[in-house]
Amino acid sequence: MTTHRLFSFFTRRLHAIAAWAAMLVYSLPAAAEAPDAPVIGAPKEWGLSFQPSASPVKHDMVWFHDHLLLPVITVITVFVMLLLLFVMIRFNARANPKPSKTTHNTMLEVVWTLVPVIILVIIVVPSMKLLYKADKTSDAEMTLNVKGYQWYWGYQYPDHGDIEFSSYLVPEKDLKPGQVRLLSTDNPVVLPVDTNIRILVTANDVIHSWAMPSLGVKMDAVPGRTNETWTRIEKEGTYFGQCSEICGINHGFMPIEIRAVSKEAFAKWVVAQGGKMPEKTAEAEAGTAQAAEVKADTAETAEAPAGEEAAAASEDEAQQ
Ligand SMILES: [Cu+2]
Repeated sequence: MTTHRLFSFFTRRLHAIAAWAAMLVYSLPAAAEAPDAPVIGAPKEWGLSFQPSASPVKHDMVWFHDHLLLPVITVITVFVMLLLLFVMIRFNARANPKPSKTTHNTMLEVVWTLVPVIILVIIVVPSMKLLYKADKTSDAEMTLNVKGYQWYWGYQYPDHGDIEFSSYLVPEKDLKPGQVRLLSTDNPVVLPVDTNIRILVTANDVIHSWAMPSLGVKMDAVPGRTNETWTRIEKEGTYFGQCSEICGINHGFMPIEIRAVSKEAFAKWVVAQGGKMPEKTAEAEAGTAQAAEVKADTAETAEAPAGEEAAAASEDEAQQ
């Protein structure tokens, strides 16, 4: 009787036991090691300004900051400071015992309203251009799904046989030589260079944010919502980022590590993970042919114009 009961206890729970076993197998670390790559995108001691930039969007962000925002704010700050000093010295009670009773100056009021408006209009044009550029890529060559959990990241490669893994922080005591404290992960995200990568970001529990400074990517991971962004990594190397939306007690311990490798090394890694490279469909082939045509067109037009047009043409080329 007891044996029978025991037997039926297990058979009735067989599906649960199978599910547990499957969970155990799938939660094991990925079998193949991620390829090694030199560290490029990482913070350094006493570092100033941005981390090295390695994507088209990040190049524009650096330009926007270094050549527009920084000069504008410097001029404004210096001007306001000089104005304050002038007022303090020239119009204090001792130097100016009989103050003027002037209350309005139409010319001055028009100027101090219009000048800030003009400054904002100058800033808004490249700002909107950059926002739209960072928003999405029209010709994604692959997709990476990112999901935030308390407190780690889950990754999935839908175009490569649904490779799936979780990425946890390497605890300080387990750090191997070359790994970075609080930034290295057990399963880095491996991505190919010179590829337009669509990144779809969501979360499982609370709001996180998937941020990668060197690539100019920071996208909120919101439960029940999929946010899209993209990148194109230009240099092979290791890049680090962190969760950038406070998400609970271990918010500071769910870093992001990307290994950007050559397309060949990426294909090898995909196979080693048990995935497969997408087969080239006729449609995709046509797409590349079209892209090649566009590229030839932009190469022709890029010959003559100077300045912004040429820059735009080379930008387009870089995106292809
Ligand atoms: Cu988080």
